[in-house]
Amino acid sequence: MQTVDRRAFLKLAGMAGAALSQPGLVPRAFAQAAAAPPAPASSTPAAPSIISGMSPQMIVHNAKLGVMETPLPLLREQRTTPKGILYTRQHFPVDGEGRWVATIAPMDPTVTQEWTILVSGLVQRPKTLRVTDLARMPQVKRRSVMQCAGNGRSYYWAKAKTPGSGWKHGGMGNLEWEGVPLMPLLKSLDLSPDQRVRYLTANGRDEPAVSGGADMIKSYKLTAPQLDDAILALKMNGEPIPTIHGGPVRLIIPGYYGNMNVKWLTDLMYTEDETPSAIMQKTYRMPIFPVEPGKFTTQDLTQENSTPTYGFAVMSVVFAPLAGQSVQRGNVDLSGVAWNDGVVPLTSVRVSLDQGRSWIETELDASDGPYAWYHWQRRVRLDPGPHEVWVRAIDAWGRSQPIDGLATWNPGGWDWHGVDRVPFQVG
Ligand SMILES: Nc1nc2c(c(=O)[nH]1)N[C@H]1C(S)=C(S)[C@@H](COP(=O)(O)O)O[C@H]1N2
Ligand SMILES: [Mo]
Repeated sequence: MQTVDRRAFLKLAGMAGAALSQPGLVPRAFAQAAAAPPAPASSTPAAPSIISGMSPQMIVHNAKLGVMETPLPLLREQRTTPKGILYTRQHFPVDGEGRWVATIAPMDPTVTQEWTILVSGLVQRPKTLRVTDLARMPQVKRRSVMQCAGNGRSYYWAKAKTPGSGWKHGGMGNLEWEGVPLMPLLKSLDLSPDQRVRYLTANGRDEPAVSGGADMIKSYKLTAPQLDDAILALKMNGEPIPTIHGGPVRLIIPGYYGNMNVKWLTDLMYTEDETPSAIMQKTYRMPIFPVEPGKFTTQDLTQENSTPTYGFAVMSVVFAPLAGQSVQRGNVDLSGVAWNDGVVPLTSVRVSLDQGRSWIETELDASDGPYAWYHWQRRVRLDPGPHEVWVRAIDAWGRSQPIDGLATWNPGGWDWHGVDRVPFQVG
């Protein structure tokens, strides 16, 4: 749909390389790779050799694309997830030589001077926004969860394997974004959108690995409440957004799954319909009714029988105790986080220690706002022996989590939000 200006990107890439005072255009990661002895084909390289600055403890799902998740023991340590342990995922190499966008200087901010966003589509007066101008406008903050729609996918595999990375719960983080409110900005541009317009469509500077491949383009219903809280983000956790996480400018739609938050934003388009890109029409979609493995595939998905992975399902996770952990007898502190799509608040998070027969209310801390992690905790007295804690959140619309998460199995492996069950030992 869009012609991506690859040369412009490479120019910026070169500038970012120069800012690192690296000789020539060779990204640091590659300079290191060239010096190191070749790794045995079977072993997965450690995270920092794929993305410098990443914690060596990250779980690598795809070394070539730099897809990795945070181990739970690290994720639970901080209220705001630092960039060095934040999960990351990208779809394509960008420059035809197998180098993907993030190898340029993944943890550093991208050089912003020349970056522009074209606002076009079914409008009378397309406009170009410069990131340097955005930076001078009033900024707002959004504390929100960023989560891959595939987070928890590996748990579906108990029923049937799906394509995609085997995420546990670590394909998420709790972040603070800062930028320019999207909708007021678009309205101020005097674009005169056509009456047929129902969607906003976004594209980033990366492009498909093979020519003619599906581009990572995303469309949003203009009526979605989360769009009113969307921002063109320039900062993450108080600093310019690291390149790997979409700098210099990323579309942040709080409450929406990761794939809806387009990194390296270059285009916003007013459109009549969703983008025809297969990444919108087939990949990131879920059937709206139960389906069985083998009987329904991604190819069967249509606009009528499925929904894109837009807002987060209601979800909760146990952060303590960790699975398999041994805790002292007596008072046991259970804790964790919960979240939803932010449209209505979570009203209750309950735990069960008897396989769902009875549920105990937990204390809920919602002080980080409607799109961020809610923190829950509860002290219980437990006898020595094996135990299992289950956790379940409910929101003001009564939306909750299936007791058996496999009930929402779907061929893409999206939207896992089953009750979390964590076995542990009381000593
Ligand atoms: N331009 C672009 N934006 C993208 C992607 C991509 O490949 N290209 N991947 C998406 C997916 S699937 C996820 S889960 C998040 C990951 O964001 P992170 O790497 O900052 O954690 O970015 C989303 N935005
Ligand atoms: Mo994702």
